[in-house]
Amino acid sequence: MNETRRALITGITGQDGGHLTELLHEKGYEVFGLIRGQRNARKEALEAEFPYVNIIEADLTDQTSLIQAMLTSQPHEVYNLGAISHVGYSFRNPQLTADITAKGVLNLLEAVRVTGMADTARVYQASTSEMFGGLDYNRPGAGYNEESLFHPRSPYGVAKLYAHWIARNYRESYGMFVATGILFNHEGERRGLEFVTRKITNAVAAIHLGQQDHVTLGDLWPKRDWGYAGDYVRGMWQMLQHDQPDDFVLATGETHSIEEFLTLAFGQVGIDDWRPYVKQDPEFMRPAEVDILLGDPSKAERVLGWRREVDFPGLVKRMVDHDIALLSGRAQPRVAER
Ligand code: NAP
Ligand code: G4F
Repeated sequence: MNETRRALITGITGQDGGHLTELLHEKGYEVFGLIRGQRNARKEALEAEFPYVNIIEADLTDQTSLIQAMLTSQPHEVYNLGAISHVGYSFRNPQLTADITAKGVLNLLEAVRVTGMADTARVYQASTSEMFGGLDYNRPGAGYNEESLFHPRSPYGVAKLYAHWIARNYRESYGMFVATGILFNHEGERRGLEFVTRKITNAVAAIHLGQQDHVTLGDLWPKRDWGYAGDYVRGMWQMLQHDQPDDFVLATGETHSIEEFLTLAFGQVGIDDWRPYVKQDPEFMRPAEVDILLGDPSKAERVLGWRREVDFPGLVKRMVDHDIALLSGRAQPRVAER
């Protein structure tokens, strides 16, 4: 009889952690999830939404706790999703971002190595399109791919670049199976309210229901390659089933401005002109901005057979519908939304 596959997820309380937990459980995995803090406010919600998850207390900044997590879970697959992931926050907390988002990855890789599990545990590292920086220096007009140059524009992007290279270094130095997914923005019902898409869909729902009269944002001209998180966690899993560790871009190959997102989101509730409902405040602008992100996922499509299923209008619609249901009391918030 085949042994049950075991997966350890850091960042299980986040957006991608929720989607991935669901996917791995459906596939029959025993799922272990890392929770940090002495009284994590999301723990109860995690236990309620995913009662089958084995919770392990650990922190990416605490090497001993990571070693213990490896010994407890004996994983076949480790998904490192834990990070300070908000770009604006990283400007205000650069050291913390370096400790968690950069050095935390080294701590985790070392935990895999020193416990002697490098031969059996495959590792996924959550890399990001923020490493490119959006200036499109070397592939004008085309999407960024796995060979494009990096030019991060935030403490978050810089920390993720260290994480990306230390992951590749452990692959090359120790022969470890460490795959990196260079993922472009992915959103959905589980997206945190601090990110622009969810902030907008939540406000659209509140305005539609008469609970709010406007939303305050930062710059509206930046463009992003926005996909659906449920599609992207499938790609993470596919990367760890591949016969060798590699780097893969996941993206939609389309880019849209925040203004376009606003038009579609307000359009869902019959509002054609969003301008009277949107204010701007420098508080939500960044010292350096990533102007445009556009990804080229052709390698993942060719090698892994990965395909995204949700398109841009479909993404906006499902987020607005979910927020209307949530604010009308017809749905419960998931762990990552808390
Ligand atoms: P998210 O919703 O912000 O979740 C981040 C997770 O990291 C949370 O579970 C958080 O736990 C955990 N975490 C923070 N500090 C930690 C620490 N010191 N030790 C252990 N865990 C810690 O992020 P996401 O959108 O799901 O993204 C998942 C990963 O993909 C992140 O690494 C992100 O940088 C990367 N990424 C995301 C996107 C995207 O568009 N979503 C694109 C490219 C790459 P708490 O609940 O305790 O705070
Ligand atoms: O939603 P955002 O905060 O996402 P951002 O900065 O693109 O980062 C996300 O995607 C990355 C992948 O490329 C991930 F690695 C990262 O972890 C995260 O998930 O901002 C998107 C755009 C930016 O240009 C920002 O300046 O929206 C602009 N924006 C305008 N007003 C705002 C706001 N962003 C936020 N969060 N809040 C605003 O009020």
